[in-house]
Amino acid sequence: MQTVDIPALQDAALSALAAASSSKELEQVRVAVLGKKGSLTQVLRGMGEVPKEQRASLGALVNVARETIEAALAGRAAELAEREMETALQSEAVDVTLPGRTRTIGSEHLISRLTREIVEVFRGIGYRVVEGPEVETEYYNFTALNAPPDHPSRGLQDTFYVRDRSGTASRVAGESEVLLRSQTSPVQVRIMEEEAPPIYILAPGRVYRRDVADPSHLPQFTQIEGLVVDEGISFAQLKGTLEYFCREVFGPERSTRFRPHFFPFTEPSAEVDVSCGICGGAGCRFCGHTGWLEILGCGMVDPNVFGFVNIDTTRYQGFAFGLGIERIACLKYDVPDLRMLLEGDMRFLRQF
Ligand code: 2U9
Repeated sequence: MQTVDIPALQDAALSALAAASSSKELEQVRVAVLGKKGSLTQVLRGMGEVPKEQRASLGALVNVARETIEAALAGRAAELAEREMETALQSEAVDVTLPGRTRTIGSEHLISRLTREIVEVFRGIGYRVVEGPEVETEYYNFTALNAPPDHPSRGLQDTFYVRDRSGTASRVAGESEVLLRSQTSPVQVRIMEEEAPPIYILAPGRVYRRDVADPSHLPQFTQIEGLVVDEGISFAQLKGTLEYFCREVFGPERSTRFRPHFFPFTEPSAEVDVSCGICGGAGCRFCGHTGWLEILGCGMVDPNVFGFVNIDTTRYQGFAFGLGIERIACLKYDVPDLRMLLEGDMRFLRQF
């Protein structure tokens, strides 16, 4: 066997290991030195041919070389594996620090929010919410509310009547025509038919009127009406309740006033004004130079209405009030045109 310079073989192997720049190259060096046909393996295989007296010293040298090379190989393998992992982490990393694509999240419409807020004010003082049909009869919408047969609001000019496909007016028993309710009061009439006083109710909902949409009219809008029927109810309680409501909704810095008015369903009746939020009561274009904005109507329930639902007027009295939410929203937030609330323009709606 030709003599092999083991220290030189070991040095060459160590330099090759140090020079390997990837796990793949390192594996090639391992195969070249320690593989089946590797340089050191060849030396080990040829030990049988080494003269006996040299075998022990050569064996020791070869073993030291193998252990040194194996240790260097393990060290270099760990080093390269770590470096490769780092490179992979860097090149495959997903950059989560970029601002993501924002999702537009819907929010409650101003009208729904204000309805909820007003309902909460009254719930806090013992009222409950009631609902009823939007398609009503003339009886519940007008007659039971003491509207005389020739009252202008009953006319085709002011109310949407429901016709069948042939164009004939729809009627229900008792010759009462079918219509889209023009106020939520029919809900309260139905409750009074079914329940005995004390009654403290709030009826929110959509109502319909044959108006052309303009800055102060909408053909469809949201109303809230309230009704109280109990013993010992007077105008003083009506006034106290509505003053409390105005303070809660508009804030303590705005004042209120009651003006006499007329409604077929209440007697006496009044309209309530709140001081103008723009000029603070001095007078400006928004309030028609009066300093006041009309926000609701109210009054003591007319005894004729109680007559339709068989409530004993010698024992019970009641008060009622009604307001249009869209109008309240415009007055609260100084919006000049009711139609802006319905256009769905996000630049406008996002302000609230
Ligand atoms: C029953 C008896 C009486 C409800 C009332 C008003 C006064 C009122 C308007 C406000 C603005 C309608 O939306 S609006 O145009 N409403 O002024 N509403 S008293 O009176 C009732 C309700 C139910 C049984």
